[in-house]
Amino acid sequence: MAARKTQAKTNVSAEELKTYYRDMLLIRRFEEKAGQLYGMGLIGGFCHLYIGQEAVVVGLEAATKDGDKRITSYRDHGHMLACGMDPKGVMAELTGRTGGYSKGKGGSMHMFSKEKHFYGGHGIVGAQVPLGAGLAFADKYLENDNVTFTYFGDGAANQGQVYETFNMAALWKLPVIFVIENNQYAMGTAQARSTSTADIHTRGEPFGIPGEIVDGMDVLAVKAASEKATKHCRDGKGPYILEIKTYRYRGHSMSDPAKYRTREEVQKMREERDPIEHVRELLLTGKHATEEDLKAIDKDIKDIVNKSAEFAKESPEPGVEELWTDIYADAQA
Ligand SMILES: Cc1ncc(C[n+]2csc(CCOP(=O)(O)OP(=O)(O)O)c2C)c(N)n1
Ligand SMILES: [Mg+2]
Repeated sequence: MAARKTQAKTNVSAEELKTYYRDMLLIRRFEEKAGQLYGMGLIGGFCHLYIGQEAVVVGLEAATKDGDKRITSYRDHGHMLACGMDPKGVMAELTGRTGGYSKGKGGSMHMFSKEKHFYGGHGIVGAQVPLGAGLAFADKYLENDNVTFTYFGDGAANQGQVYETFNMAALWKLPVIFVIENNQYAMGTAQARSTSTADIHTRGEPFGIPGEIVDGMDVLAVKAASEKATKHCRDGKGPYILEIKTYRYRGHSMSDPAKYRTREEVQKMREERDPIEHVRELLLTGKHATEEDLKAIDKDIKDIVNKSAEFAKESPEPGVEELWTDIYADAQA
C-alpha cells in the first residue's frame, strides 16, 4: 500500500470527522484493553483483535440506517462497537460473565444483538456468508429497503460456499453487501500464497455482481464506497462486493507467534497508513479540532473502556445451572 498524503480539505463536516475519530479510537482502546485482560488470564479461549482495521467498520457504518443488518466472522469486537453495542456487555462477554451479551456463555466469537441487528460472531470460516444472504432474503421478502453487510476475510473468500451464495444473491437480487476485509493474511498465510488472483473484488463477475477495491486505511474512502454500495442495494439492483484493503497490526489471534511477516512490515503500516492518525491529521491540519479537543476525546474513550473492564471484572460468572438454559429458542419469543 502506498503512503498516504494527507489533504486538509475533505467533503465531510468537522463533526463527522470527530465522530469517526472517536469511534475508531473506541475500538482501538477497547481492543488494547482486551489484549491486556487476556494477558492477565481474565479472558480465555480464542480472542482475535481488530487493531489496524478500525476504518473498515466505522466507514461502512457511516452510511447505514436503522434496520440495516451486519454479520461477520470471529474478528468481531469492532463490528459490535461500531454498530452501537454496549462496550460493557461486549467486555463482560469476553471475560465470560453474566453481564455479557450472551450471559457469559458465548465468549469473543459468539455475541448477538437483536436491537442493533448484529447477527454474530461466527467461528467457522465463511459460515456467515450464506447466513448474510439469508438475512437479506428476509428483507427482500418483507419488501423493506434494509441492507445486510456480510463481512468476511481474504482467506474466507476462497471458500466454496461464498460462490454458491454469490449465485443465489445475484439470482434473487438480494440487498446484500459482501464486504471482503482483505487484511492480506489468513492466519499465517499471505494472500499471494493462498489466492490465485490478486483482485478478489472481481470474483463476482461471473455472477454479474459489481465489485470494487477500497482503501481500508482511509475512513472517508470507505464511507464513500459504503454510500455507493448501499444505494445500489436500496435501489433494488442486487448484491455488491467491496474488497477493502486493510491490515491487522496484531497476530491472527492472541496465540500467534507472527513468524510469517517482518516487524518492519507492521511498523511501516503503523507509521505510514494508520487510519486513526489519518483522521487526527485531517482534524488538526483542517483546523477542525485542537490538540486539547482531541485530548478530551481520548480521555473520554479511556474512561468508557476502563469502565467496561471494571464492569467485566465485577460481573459474576454464570452458575452451573446455566448449562441447561438458552439451548433451544423459545417458540413464543
Ligand atoms: C471452515 C474452517 N476452516 C478453517 C478454520 C481455521 N481458521 C480460523 S481463521 C482462519 C483464517 C481466515 O482468514 P481470513 O478469512 O483472511 O480472516 P482474518 O482472520 O484475516 O480476519 C482459518 C483458516 C476455521 N475456523 N473454519
Ligand atoms: Mg485475512
